[in-house]
Amino acid sequence: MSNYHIKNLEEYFQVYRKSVQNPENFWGEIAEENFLWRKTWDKVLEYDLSKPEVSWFKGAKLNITENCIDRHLFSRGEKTAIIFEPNDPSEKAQHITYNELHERVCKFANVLKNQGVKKGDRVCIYLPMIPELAVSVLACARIGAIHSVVFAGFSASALATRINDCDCKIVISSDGSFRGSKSIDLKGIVDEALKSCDGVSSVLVAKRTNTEVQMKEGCDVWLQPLLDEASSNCPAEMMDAEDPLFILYTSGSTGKPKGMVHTTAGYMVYSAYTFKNVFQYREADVYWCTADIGWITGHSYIVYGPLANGATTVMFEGVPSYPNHGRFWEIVEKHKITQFYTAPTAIRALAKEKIDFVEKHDLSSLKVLGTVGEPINEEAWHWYNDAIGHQKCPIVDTWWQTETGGIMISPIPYATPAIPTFATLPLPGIQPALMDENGKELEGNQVSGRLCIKFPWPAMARTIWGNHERYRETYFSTFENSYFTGDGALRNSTGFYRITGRVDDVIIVSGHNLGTAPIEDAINEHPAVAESAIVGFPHEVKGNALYGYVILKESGESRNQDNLRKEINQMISDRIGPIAKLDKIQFTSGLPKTRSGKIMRRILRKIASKDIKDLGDTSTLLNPEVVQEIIDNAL
Ligand code: 6R9
Repeated sequence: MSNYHIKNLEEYFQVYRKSVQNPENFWGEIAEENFLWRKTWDKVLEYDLSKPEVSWFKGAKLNITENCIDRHLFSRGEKTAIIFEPNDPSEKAQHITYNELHERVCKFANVLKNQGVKKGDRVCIYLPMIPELAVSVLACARIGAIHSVVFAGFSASALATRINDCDCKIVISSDGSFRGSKSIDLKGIVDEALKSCDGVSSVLVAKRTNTEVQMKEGCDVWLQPLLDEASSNCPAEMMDAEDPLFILYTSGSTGKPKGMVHTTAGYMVYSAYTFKNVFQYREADVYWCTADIGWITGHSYIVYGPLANGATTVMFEGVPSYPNHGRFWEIVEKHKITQFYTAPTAIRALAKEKIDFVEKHDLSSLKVLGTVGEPINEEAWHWYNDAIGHQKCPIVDTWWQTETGGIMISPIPYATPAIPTFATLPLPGIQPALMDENGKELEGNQVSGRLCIKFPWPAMARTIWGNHERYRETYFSTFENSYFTGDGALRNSTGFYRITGRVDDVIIVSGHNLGTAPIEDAINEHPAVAESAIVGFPHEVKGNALYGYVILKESGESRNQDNLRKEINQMISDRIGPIAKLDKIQFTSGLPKTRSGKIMRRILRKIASKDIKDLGDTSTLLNPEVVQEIIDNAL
């Protein structure tokens, strides 16, 4: 039996058991049978979680681009590696074959070399979702440069902080970017950022919008002429298994963003293995993940995981609402997408729109649906299952983090059952544990606590760039010898996991622990409600009371607000209990969200507590304008 592809429940149990009984054998076999190594390892795993130090496949030599590109050229050279679907549906989609990808990556890698980039140097990539983004990521990996992709929706100051934190010498960007009906002046943002980045020697500029930009002498260079001249011969740099592959920033609850460092071999093996199993990927599939490559989801499940499997992966430049709310479904039909992976926030937004947008399109190619990024509420789950999957496509609710590098807890289609709102079972090799506040592991089922992982897995981040102590302190000091995720979870009577949200979102009301997610689920079941967010605010008697921010559907907007408040509280009372009723309910047109669609509860908490003096940095929000509206109407 091959461990690499799990096809049914029995296999899952067998493989899982093996993976925890003998992790070294398990991962060693998978690595040996499915990847291209220039030299194999001396030791599969060495670790000490108190330091913490972890190394996978120590002594091995490889290059991840040989695994993602070169080795496919014999059998899949003319197969499409990347489908680029532009923002504007009237612009033709591009199909980039593995042969073409090889040539483009090698040329780009030579351009970087000619710019003086060497193994170990950091390269900042600030690009929209155009082919150059995937190509530049792979070009860095080809020559052993460490890429640091910054999501092209971040502001100049956020970009500057990230460039400086890891001393990037080179920035790769474009003249502009298209997002729906908007055209954004990316180069202008780079110019602004570079005013405070002394270490950057050059900016390579791709052309996308053909807008006029300022090109600074001696620093800014157009990319295309350099690519035209570059040789398409670029042997891959030999990397050690534990050489850093990339840095990706994630925001912490406090302080500056954390540059999570991922290394080469373990990350490759894990992202490829999880891609294959979680999406039940097969050779002829056309897989689409709607994330941006600026997030970990794009790194692992648009670029590395799919390409390591020789898959066809779609890159979509635009937004789900342009030119109308049927865009996602139009693309599914157009490219006959087989696996579709998106975020609950997108599902909720599209579920609010007329069903015609969905029904106009033939979605019969779909086989597996995925979600990631936040807990998916029951209503959204059912809409996804009914309207999109026609109850025929297993839904994988995939729980993981920037820090984990790959999917950790998730159903495996046709093997482990899916249950709405449950991420279900750990993938092979993943050993979750739930801890109580005193650091004691909670044994058995029907328990809830803090979610930890008590054994290393290949794709775990190895450190925070330039600050190993912060890495230890943040993730390995709360519970001894365990990685602390920052999330809470419950394990039901059959051992399935439900992620209940960040533990800092737990609110204690009159001594009762209340998770925000189940209350929000209850509210969202009200037919007039589109979305909601709950926070705590100080209360004389109860310690904390609950404050709800509620977005109404169009149908609810004309209703009497006091009646709606009563009905919402009745719903919560019915679903959870009177203890979870809200003291205040504010109706609002939007909720402050991060660029990856997570609600910024920190801001909502401050407004609810009437503490609006220091709301912190709101400039990186998706919708900063909504903050003032919420303040103006606060109760
Ligand atoms: C991949 C990604 C990580 C945090 C994580 C958790 C939340 C992600 C989830 C989920 C419930 C899921 N999260 N997937 N919560 N169910 N299926 O999103 O990485 O941006 O680092 O966020 O997102 O709270 O701790 P990242």
